[in-house]
Amino acid sequence: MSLIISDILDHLHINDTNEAFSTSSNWGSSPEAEVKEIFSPTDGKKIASVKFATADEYNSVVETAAKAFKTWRSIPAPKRGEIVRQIGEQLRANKKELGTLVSYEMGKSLQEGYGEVQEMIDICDFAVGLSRQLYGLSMHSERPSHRMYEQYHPLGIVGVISAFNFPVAVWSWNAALAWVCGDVCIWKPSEKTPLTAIACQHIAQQVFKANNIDEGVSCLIIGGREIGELMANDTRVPLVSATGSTRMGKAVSAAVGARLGKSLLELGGNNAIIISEQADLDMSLIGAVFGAVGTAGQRCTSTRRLIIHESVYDAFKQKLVNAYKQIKIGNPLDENNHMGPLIDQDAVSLYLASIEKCKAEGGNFVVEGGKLEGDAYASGCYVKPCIAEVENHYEIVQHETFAPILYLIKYKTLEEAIELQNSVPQGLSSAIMTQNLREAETFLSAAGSDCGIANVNIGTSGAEIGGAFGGEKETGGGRESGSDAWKVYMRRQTNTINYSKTLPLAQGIKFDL
Ligand code: UN1
Repeated sequence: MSLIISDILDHLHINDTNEAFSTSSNWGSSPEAEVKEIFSPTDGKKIASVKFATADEYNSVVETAAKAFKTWRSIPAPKRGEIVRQIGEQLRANKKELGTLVSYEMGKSLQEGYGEVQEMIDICDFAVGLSRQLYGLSMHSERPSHRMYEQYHPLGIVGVISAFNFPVAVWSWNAALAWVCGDVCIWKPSEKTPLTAIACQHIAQQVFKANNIDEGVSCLIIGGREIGELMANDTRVPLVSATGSTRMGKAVSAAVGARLGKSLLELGGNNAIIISEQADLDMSLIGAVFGAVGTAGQRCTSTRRLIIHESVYDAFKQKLVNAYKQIKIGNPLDENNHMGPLIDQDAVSLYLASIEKCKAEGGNFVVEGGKLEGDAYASGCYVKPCIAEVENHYEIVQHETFAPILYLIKYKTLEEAIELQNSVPQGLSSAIMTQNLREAETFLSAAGSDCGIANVNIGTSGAEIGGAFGGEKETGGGRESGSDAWKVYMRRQTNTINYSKTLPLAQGIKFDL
């Protein structure tokens, strides 16, 4: 095991990673469980071996969670918030170690690893406040001496399926809200990043234990697609929140829908920035380059397309080419590097295949891509960020390739730019760079961007947790984290109370006995 990992695990008091599931600070697994070895894309070294949970283990986790729900749901929401506050405090105390582990296990830059833990801290803070604000409306009844109002109750077990690219933050968006709402969570992290999940479960568990909360409010289950399928088909899990590819989301949605369960989907993006003739080009450059190469292009909010006005196209292209020459690629733990590796060698193959496909369709690469070779890149997961001039309708441009490939597209009028921006199957994030109020407001209007997120003079990635996060079309329609996203984790109940001495019927219906 690498030195970095053993230090961090020691710090987090984790002495066993060789387990398949956890409902408490005790870990378990059956002897026949399949063992998977996990390697860091950073240096190719083995990080840990983890066991995949069996279907029986999945069942026992669900049973423990269901039991815990019966107690947890009756603890007052502000008291549940207090426990989430303590989890936030523990994350603050362990930000450096957890951020480093995220960076090492997943390959994002150390700054972004810390940023991801900061998102967790922020959502905990948000959830604490929310725990005193789970408001329902009250209405005036049409009948005398009647009171009508609505209240929100917890749903039960929330299944969280998360992706490798934000291995911990997306879980916390779900878990922190679900917990204050009175739900319990079963988390199936990406099988590519189990160690960060184990670390988070460990941190959360210590807090639950210190507060004498029954085991099962926070559960972790390590496994592959089979576990996700069990969850999606399980009527004991009223809500499944899934982050990942559109393909995975369609399967989850179909299974959950078939049993009339709820799903919250946060799937693929194909995000564009429109660079207007009235853009501040220096600002645009930072937004575009961070959006395209940050997290090595593996955010669902990564910038994949730049739609550039013809009058500034050549100048901006030149700026991009120059900027790409400055990008340092290498070990993400070295803060001098801007970009780390892709998650694994399969991702490298997909990146290379996308480049070939783009070339075959007529794409003109102004910054060439390719796999990086040499000792510093021995894991085989490092690639060069690249830029291609394309047409929006190319098949490859319509796809989300989870890699640092940036497409340039030229436009003449704002209407055309918006049309291009919207002409993809996905609808997560979008942005316009302009100093012109009319352009900005048109982009944000009903006739503008069709995405869940639309920014002005900010890139497509790096959303704050306070807003509702998610997107339309093939992005799945779900909303997580801020605003009123909490409502998805609760069921609404309308209550009408008659405090009169008669029983009048609504709609003036007479029914005398
Ligand atoms: C994701 O890539 O799944 O807006 C989430 C952002 C981050 C979250 C991305 N706050 O880029």
